[in-house]
Amino acid sequence: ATMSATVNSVEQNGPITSPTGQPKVGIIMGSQSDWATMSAAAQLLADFDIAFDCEVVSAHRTPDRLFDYAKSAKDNGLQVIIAGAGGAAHLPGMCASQTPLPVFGVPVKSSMLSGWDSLLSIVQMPKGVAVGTLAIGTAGAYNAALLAIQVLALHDEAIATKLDDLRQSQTDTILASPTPGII
Ligand code: RP5
Repeated sequence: ATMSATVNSVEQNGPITSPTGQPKVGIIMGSQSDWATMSAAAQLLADFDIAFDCEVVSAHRTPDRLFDYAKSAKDNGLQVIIAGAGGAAHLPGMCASQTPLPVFGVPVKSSMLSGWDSLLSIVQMPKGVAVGTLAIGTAGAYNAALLAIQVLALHDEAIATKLDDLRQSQTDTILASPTPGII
């Protein structure tokens, strides 16, 4: 199948089924309302045939669930965690505090402050606990999955090949239509 080389700008609200197998990437988000954004991450992993699990885990509304999730994530076979949240977005940082796995944080665009609150909450981690912070919104969710894929590709030739193909296809798309206005 040809993989899409563009960020999907159409918000996806339905569920996305993970490929079968041991989940390698955990996607968590603070609310069901984050799914329209975070589905971009799930979709890219599905396109790469990488098994993931996907859950609503709120740092504030379900703190015990967050700690259980983060503390057991590595033992559960996950290798990377993608955490999306909006507003006072403490989910990625608190998750990172409870797991040795790399955590990529996605600032969800909030209605009141357009995601500035989410971005600053996620990016300003104290020295010693790291979260890799992505762009606000769907591009950030997509790129979080891309980074997760790049991590997995270090030890998986099949994934590395698909990544090369994706890169090449987006390069080819530009080179095939380099004149603005002529597609
Ligand atoms: C955060 O608050 C969530 O990550 C979400 O982005 C935001 C709003 O949540 P809802 O009020 O829509 O559940 O915890």
